[in-house]
Amino acid sequence: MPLDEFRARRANLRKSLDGVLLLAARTEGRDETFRSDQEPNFYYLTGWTEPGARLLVTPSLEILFLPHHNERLEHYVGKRSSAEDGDVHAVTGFEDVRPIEKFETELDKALGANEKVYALNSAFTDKLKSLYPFRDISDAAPPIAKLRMKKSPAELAAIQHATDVSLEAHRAAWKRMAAGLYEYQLQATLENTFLENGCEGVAYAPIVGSGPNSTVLHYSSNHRRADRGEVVVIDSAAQCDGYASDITRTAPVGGKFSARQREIYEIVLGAQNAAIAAAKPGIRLSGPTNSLTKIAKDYMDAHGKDLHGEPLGKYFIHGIGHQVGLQVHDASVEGPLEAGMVVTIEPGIYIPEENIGVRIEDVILVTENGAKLLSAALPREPDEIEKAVAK
Ligand SMILES: [Mn+2]
Repeated sequence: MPLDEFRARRANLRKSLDGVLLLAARTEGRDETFRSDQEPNFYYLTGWTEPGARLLVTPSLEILFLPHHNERLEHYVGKRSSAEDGDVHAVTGFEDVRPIEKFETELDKALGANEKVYALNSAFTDKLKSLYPFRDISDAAPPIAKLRMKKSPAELAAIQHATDVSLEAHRAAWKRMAAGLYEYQLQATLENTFLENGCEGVAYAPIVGSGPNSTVLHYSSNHRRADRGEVVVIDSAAQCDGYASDITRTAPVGGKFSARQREIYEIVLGAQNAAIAAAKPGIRLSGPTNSLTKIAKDYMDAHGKDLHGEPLGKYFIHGIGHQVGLQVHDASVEGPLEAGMVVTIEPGIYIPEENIGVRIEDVILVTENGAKLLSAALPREPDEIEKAVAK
């Protein structure tokens, strides 16, 4: 992602900021292998993946503080950047980069000119509180989340790429799916596809649940053998260039849904289509009225029954979806959908008594007058899924 993207995000933040915002990058412990998983808010505003840095932003300035070179450490972890490097402005995209020991001096100056302070809840903030006991420190997460919820064109491209790779992984898993195969073997095919495409790996622990495991929402031990006649819920997606996707499909082992499995499947699909059709700015994901969760549940209650003649809505036990971005459950603040948000639409019906769990999850972009399905290329119709997994 180009450094201009991060510069634009900081400019955006500064427009609405009414005080000092402080963030700390991840720190690294001894003998810890530091991966590129930077603290997401810090990454969102800087694009900087090295540990130990700090960020100070006010309406009138932005400073990145970097630790000094440490030759011995860099032998272990590779070359790092430091404020004294000649290329540090080009490498970081910051005009003002300073060595870490200047942080307190600059913070004092900034606090002298601004009343409000924003920081994340962390050990770093605990230190700030003891340093400035008379200053109220507000949570920095909501103002940054407000920005993170509206995706830029570069972010949409990254999410679309992670989605496309995820769809390819589901297709590869379907091709392999057969009676006698273990859930972890499908997981291996999914993760292999992510890595083969140059992605960092999984956006979250893959869920491959066959038979009774299809009814377990966050099943991820993936150690059961799948047998003919069972459904398999595959909830898995890649993280590519820092961005996640989130995709679920449910398929029959062997290639044929039973009549009951198909009935439940079609009700979940109908609920999903109803929610996607209703998605637009102004409506909420969850809530007792005017929400996509309610629309999906109402659809389920109006179609089909359980073995006791009861409506099916009560088997939809989670919300319809969530924001997707740098994190698979991306930052959010309460409120209705707005154009530019990317969210999942993922209704499910889970009936342990019948060993049937069905979830269908897609990623949509909310547009001015509706929603665009970003994962439309992967079939959702039961006939097409049967054809794709037939053996
Ligand atoms: Mn999800």
